[in-house]
Amino acid sequence: MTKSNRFASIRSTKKTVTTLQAEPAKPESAVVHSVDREVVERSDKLSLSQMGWRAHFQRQLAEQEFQDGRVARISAHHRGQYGLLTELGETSLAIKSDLPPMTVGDWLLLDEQDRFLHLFERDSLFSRKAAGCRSERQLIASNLDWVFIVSSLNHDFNINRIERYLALVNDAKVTPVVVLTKQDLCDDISAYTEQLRALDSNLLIETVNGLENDSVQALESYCCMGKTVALIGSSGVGKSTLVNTLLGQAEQSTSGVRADDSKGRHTTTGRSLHLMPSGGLLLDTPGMRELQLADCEDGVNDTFSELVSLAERCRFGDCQHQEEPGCAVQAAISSGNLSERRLISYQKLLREQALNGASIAEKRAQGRSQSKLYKRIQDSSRSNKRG
Ligand SMILES: Nc1nc2c(ncn2[C@@H]2O[C@H](COP(=O)(O)OP(=O)(O)OP(=O)(O)O)[C@@H](O)[C@H]2O)c(=O)[nH]1
Ligand SMILES: [Mg+2]
Ligand SMILES: [Zn+2]
Repeated sequence: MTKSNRFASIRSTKKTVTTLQAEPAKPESAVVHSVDREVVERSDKLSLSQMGWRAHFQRQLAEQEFQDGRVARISAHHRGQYGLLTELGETSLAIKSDLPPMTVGDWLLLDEQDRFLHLFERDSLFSRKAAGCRSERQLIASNLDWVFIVSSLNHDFNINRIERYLALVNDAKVTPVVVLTKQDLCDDISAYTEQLRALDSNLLIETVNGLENDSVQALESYCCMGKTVALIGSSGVGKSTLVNTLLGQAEQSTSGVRADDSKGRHTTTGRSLHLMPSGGLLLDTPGMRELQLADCEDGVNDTFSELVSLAERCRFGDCQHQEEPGCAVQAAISSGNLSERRLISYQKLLREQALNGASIAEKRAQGRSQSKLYKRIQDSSRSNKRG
């Protein structure tokens, strides 16, 4: 991502201002260093509502009764610091161990010296299993208004996959919009949209040619001032193409997101919020693309709500909807009111999320027993030294 792509008209009169608190000593290097904070003055500063501020956060601000705080939104997650948007322009906050875990999209309050005061309660959150042996969840993105589930109108279209994405998005408490790309290459769009309508007659569906500006206008109403949008979808469906068209410039590689490292100073993990010409904010993070179903039973149940309400009418509370007598789900399948595919997909996704969730729990348990073991070894070596 080049400089001009991020908050297009940033005037690069950069100055380094006050030093934030020293970072906690690192065990190996033991170097305690101060962290410079950059303030980039912008010629077109954004107001809070342009940044996506809304009543949900305003209420919290009123309850907290902060006097002199300054509200900021995380726009990027670099290796050692968060990029922040404020009404005064862009700034950054060093990531230190005393900060709560935060992610792009989060709203926070800074004090007069721009030190962290408070993280606002999110109204939506995407997270995933942390990589490696870390047992906690890794936060991916928060406070979104819409997620575009991108799928192409060709043989890649897969209704089961779309259901999986719907479960993820519903679980994060964000409204999904299914965006079908490559309409220019498709002769029978309704064959696809009918399958989607069968999932949920209220599902928001848009079809576009991602390469064409005019066609992408269909998405404009979701991308208006202050709305935050993210995209998910499998490889090759046209996400990067859509991002380019939505941002109004073809600066993003269509084979992946380029790191925003225009200053050559920070290594970024590539997460960032981009201002669209339509006034909305596009949250584009690699993490969104690698989301897995884990611990999201609620999202799966929301996505299959008609099946959940049928199941409430089964004779047995623990009905598996196989061959049990009085099974309302099987009755609906027999009468043609429910497709068998839907039941199979529901049960598969429930299993999948439970399995992925269980491995997190297992890791946690492993982590706990390992640290107990280390503690015992330490204790015994200490007592040996003493003795
Ligand atoms: N004809 C046509 N081609 C499209 C459309 N959208 C995307 N493409 C093409 O499809 C190919 C894949 O598009 P990308 O935008 O790179 O796909 P992606 O979803 O970002 O893929 P990954 O980065 O691998 O996840 C490119 O060659 C695009 O030019 C469309 O609406 N119509
Ligand atoms: Mg891409
Ligand atoms: Zn049943």
